[in-house]
Amino acid sequence: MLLTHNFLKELRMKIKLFTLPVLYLLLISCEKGEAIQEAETFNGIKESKLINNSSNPPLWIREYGQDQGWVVSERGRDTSILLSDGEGNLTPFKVEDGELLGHPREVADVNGDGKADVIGFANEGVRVSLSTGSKFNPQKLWIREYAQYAGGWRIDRHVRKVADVNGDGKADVIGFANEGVRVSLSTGNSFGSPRLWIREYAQEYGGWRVDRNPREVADVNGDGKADIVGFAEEGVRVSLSTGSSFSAPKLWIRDFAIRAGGWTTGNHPRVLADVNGDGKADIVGFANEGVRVSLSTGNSFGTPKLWIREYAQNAGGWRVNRNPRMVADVNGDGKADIVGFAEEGVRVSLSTGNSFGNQILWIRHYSPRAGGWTTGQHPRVVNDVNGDGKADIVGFSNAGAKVTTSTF
Ligand SMILES: [Ca+2]
Ligand SMILES: [Ca+2]
Ligand SMILES: [Ca+2]
Ligand SMILES: [Ca+2]
Repeated sequence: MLLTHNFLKELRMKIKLFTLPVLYLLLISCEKGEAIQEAETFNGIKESKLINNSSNPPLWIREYGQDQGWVVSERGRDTSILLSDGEGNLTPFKVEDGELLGHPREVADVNGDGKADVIGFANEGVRVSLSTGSKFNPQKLWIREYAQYAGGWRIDRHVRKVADVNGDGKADVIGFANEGVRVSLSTGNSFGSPRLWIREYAQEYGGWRVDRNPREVADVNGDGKADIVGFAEEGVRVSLSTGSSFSAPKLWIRDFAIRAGGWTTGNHPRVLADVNGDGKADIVGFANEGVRVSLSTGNSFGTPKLWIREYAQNAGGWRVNRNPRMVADVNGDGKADIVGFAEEGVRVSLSTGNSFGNQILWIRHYSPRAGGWTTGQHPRVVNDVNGDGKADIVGFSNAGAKVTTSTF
C-alpha cells in the first residue's frame, strides 16, 4: 500500500491528539508515585523512602564509649589508668608513654537467649553487658584475659573475635595469640580458662599479621560450630571446628588474598556471612569495582561472582577509613544483607540469594556527615540485640552504645 504524504501527516495529527493527554496523565501519576516511594537519590541510584527518620537513636548503656575511656587505637600518654577487678575496686596503673592502646568491642549472644550482648575488651579483661531486648545491663568482668594488661594482648598484633565455636548457642572468645588460637568457652555467665585449639594463624606460627591477614570465625560447613577462616598470602584457609579444637588448615580458594587478586586490608574489607541462606557462611569481598561473593559448598568456596556494583572504592567512593561495611540479615529471611555506613547515613542492599538489591537508606545517622561518626573513634556493628531475628545497628558513640533496631 502506498502512503501519501498527506495521509502520514493526518495520521501524525491523530496520534498526537490522542496520545499527548494520555502520556501527560501517565507522567503526572508516575511523578506522584515516585515522590512517595523514592524520595532519595544518590549517585544516580534511586532509593526507596527513609526507613527510620530518627536523628538521635537511644542510648542502651552509658558505657563502652570514648567518654568512658574506650578507644579504637590511640597512643597512650604518660598517665595512669584505672584497672577494675570486676567487683567495683579500681587500681591505678601506669601507661607507658607512646604505648598503643585499643579496646575492640563486639556484639554477640554470649548467654544463648537469642539477644546479642556487648563484649568489650577492656584494659584488664573482657567485660560483658547482657541485652534485655531494650537496653544493655551493667558491665560484668567475665574473664581476666585477652586484654592489654591481662595477657599482653595488643590491637596491632592480636585479633580477638567472639563466635560460637562449640555449637551450644553461646558465643565464645577466640583470641589469635602469639603461639596460636586460644578459645574460652562461654558458660553463660563467664568465659572459661583459655585453651589452645590450634598452633596456627598466629604471628609466630604461620607469619600471620594484623595489617595483611584478616581472620574471621564463622560456620562455613553448617554444623553449628564456627570455624576459622584466614586470609593468608595466597588464598583463604579454613580450619573446621570439632567442638574442642580446630582441624589442620586447608586452602578453600585461591582468591581474596594479597597474592591472589591483590586484596589489601587498607582497601578491601572481606567478611563471612551466609548470603544465600543455606546455613553455610560465604565470603563477601568488597573489591575495587563492587561486591564479590564466593558461596561455601561446605568444603570449598565457589567461583567469585559480582553481586552488586556498589559499596566499593570505584563504585560509590567507599573508603575503609571512612565507610565501614558489614553483612548481616536485617530483614530476617535467613539471607545476610549488606549494611554500609555511607557519608550521609546507613545504606542497605537486601540479598536475593544470588545478588544484592538496590540501595535503601536505613537511617540518616551513624555516619561521618550524619552524627559525626568516625572509624577512628566510633566502632559500629550489626547484630540482633532484641531477638526478633532481624539484625540491628549498635554504634559506640562518645557517650556509650546506641541502638537502632531493624524494622525491615
Ligand atoms: Ca559456645
Ligand atoms: Ca551460604
Ligand atoms: Ca536478608
Ligand atoms: Ca532485631
